[in-house]
Amino acid sequence: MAKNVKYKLIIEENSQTINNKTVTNYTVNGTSVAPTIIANMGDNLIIEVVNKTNIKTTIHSHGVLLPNKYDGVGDINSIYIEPDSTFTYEYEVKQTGTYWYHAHGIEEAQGIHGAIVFNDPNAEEIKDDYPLIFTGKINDDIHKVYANLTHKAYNTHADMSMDNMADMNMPATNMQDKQSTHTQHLAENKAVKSKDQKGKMLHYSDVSYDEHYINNNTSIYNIDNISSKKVKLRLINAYSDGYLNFVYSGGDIEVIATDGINIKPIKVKNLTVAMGETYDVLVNASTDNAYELVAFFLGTKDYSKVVIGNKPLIPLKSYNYAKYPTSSPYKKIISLKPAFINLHENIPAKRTIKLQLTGNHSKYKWMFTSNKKAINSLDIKAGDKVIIQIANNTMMPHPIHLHGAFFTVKKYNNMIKHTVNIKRMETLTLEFIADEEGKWLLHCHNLFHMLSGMMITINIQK
Ligand SMILES: [Cu+2]
Repeated sequence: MAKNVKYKLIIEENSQTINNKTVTNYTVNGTSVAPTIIANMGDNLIIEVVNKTNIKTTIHSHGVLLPNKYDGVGDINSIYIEPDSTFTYEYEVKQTGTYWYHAHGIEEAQGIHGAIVFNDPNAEEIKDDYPLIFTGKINDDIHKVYANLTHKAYNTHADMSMDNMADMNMPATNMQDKQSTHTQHLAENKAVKSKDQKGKMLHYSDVSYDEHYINNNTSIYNIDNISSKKVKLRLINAYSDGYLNFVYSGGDIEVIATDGINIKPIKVKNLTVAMGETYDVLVNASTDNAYELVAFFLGTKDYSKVVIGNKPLIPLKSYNYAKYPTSSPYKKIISLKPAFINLHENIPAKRTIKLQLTGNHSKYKWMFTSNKKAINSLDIKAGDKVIIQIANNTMMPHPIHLHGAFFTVKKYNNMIKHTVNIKRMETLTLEFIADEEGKWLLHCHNLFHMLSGMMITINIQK
């Protein structure tokens, strides 16, 4: 008989007045980052969520294979948890690896996220194993921040840079208009833009954060009492809008899994992680020294860090973000096919669906298009193998996330993911089996892009 593993999550409102603005955030069980949910593959997981706030919300388990009604997207596939009510998510754990959970509306940016660790009961346990949620807080009314993005009145939290002039849908006549808005905005904003190696300005996020968090700690997270020479860190980018570039002062970062799927271990100097992605890594630890893992928040001078060990710290040589080029591991990844996913490799795909990512930054409209028209939904026959080709026709990268299934990415050795970052002007071909009936989302994991339209409902039916 499967073992029942129970969690109770109590969501509460926490309003504060900061710089004469009312800032509302949410806590889960009293803390700003929710508790880590830990279970074994095969367990029956029961998560009771008590909503003590005055908003309706849901919990989405990101990357988790579960019945459609527990996917936690209000109005699409799940019922909302109304204020002062309780909802229980219950499902059998069918996978192993690092995942996370979060609300699926704008309140996701105000808290309501935590790590999920699914263990293999037959695998050897690693003693020093730390799930780490990286996130940020905006000391402003989040609804105003989003409204400002969509109404062009950019404040310091709606940070635009010059390189987005080339947004594909923007008529040339708008360019000058846009340039003056940007110039004015840049003059007001303290944020410093990242440059790539050729010195080109790059744009990674539309908002800026006042505080950066690792789990419940601001800016610095300490891991003491290390008992082994290697420490496992489960890195989760839970920012609503932002990329992280990780650098370790104790040597290379050894990547062993992404999005819950084990890979052939690879060693990297820098590791760039998109929002919604998870990476399991091993780093060296020592009894003589402490080392630090620095998470640079791309597009700004901001960073947070994890200090490993309690002896004198060997810091990074520099905290200048420009010294550490961004580096996606995709080209090096070889996924180790897990038994819990059947990729049906010998079955040919039934359909190829071509989609484009388009956007208009000045109107703040982001969308999927097909044949130059905005598209909000797709019908797919249950059981079919489907290829979705996505061309990113914008000058921003977009981390595209699929609910309810893993896909393989053809360009990168058929790496198995549920969230893949599609670079500016890049086209990726994703393949998956539509074996779970119901309405599932395919969307950009930049929360503000999703809210403004970069989202498709995939309707899988018999
Ligand atoms: Cu996006």
